[in-house]
Amino acid sequence: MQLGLGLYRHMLTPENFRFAKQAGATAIVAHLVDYWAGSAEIPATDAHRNWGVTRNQGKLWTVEELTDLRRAVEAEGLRLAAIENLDPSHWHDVLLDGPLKQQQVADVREIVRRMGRAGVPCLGYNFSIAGVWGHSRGPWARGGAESVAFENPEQRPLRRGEVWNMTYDPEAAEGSIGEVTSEQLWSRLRDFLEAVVPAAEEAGVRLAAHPDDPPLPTLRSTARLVYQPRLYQRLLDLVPSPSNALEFCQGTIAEMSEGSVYEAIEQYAPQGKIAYVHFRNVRGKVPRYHEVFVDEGDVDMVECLRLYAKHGFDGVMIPDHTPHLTCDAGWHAGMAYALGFMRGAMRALGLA
Ligand SMILES: [Mn+2]
Repeated sequence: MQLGLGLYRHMLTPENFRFAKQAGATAIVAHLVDYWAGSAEIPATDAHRNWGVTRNQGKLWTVEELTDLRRAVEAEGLRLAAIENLDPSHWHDVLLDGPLKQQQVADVREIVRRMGRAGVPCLGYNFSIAGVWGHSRGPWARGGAESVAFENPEQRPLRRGEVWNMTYDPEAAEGSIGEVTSEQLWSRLRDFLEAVVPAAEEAGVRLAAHPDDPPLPTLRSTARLVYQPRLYQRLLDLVPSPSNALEFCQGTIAEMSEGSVYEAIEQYAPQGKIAYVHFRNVRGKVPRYHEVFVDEGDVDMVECLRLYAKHGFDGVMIPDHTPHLTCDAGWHAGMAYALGFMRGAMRALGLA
């Protein structure tokens, strides 16, 4: 079992790689999408704002920049385990079934091929139209630590030019994108997987699907794919392949109204389908939940580690998000706390 740290684009620096190494991590999961461009902090995805504008249509990540990133991570004694999330401007019409769909499917295949050439083994993605939305920040973790909650906000429709909680076309006509049904979305996912999984197999890259957070059947009039633990199986069975795998977000699974994290680990780990894990804890389930410290939520995280090990999982686990500690470096302190907990628990179980 390997400890990893996820870093947002503006955090991909030698100092933060060193921080990860010092906190016991051996792997980095890197975000290349510039959410909330330039801001030092990703704000909560509240009901009124999105993560900002992204206009990188056709500007795919190059082999050179992917290779440079891998080398920079390796220079600090770590491994680049995955790229997390596609840029909405690279694939909005794949999600929306728009006029650029065929070109953008080809673009995603090209991204996967470039990742293979650059030696990056995994691409985390979230096949979702509304994306991560509707959360708010507040003092909801132990000791009033600032954290994230979902409290069932009023759902305004998605504007045209907006997908996955970012704006890819600020000049889009007024109006909403309307409804997207579950059948439509599953059909779009099938098209995506049938086209991209063979390219991923050839490139030696695993595609890793994140579940829908918040895990509701619909959000902002658009269907969600994986909003119960059992729906991960449907995604895997669409196109069976070692390259069709899961970005197993324990936090999101804990937020789901059915099943349990323990059952989900017991179902998916023995299949070898967990590419990597988002190891975070929550209190509550949809439609209301709060993200809390790794050791204070509803889920027994040590029991989870025991179950992963029982089923032979040997991949990377990252904290995903964590409450901020009250100090000058709240994000870093929160991550160091989570990583320390994880390392201690792994050591106690004889896993690290
Ligand atoms: Mn997650």
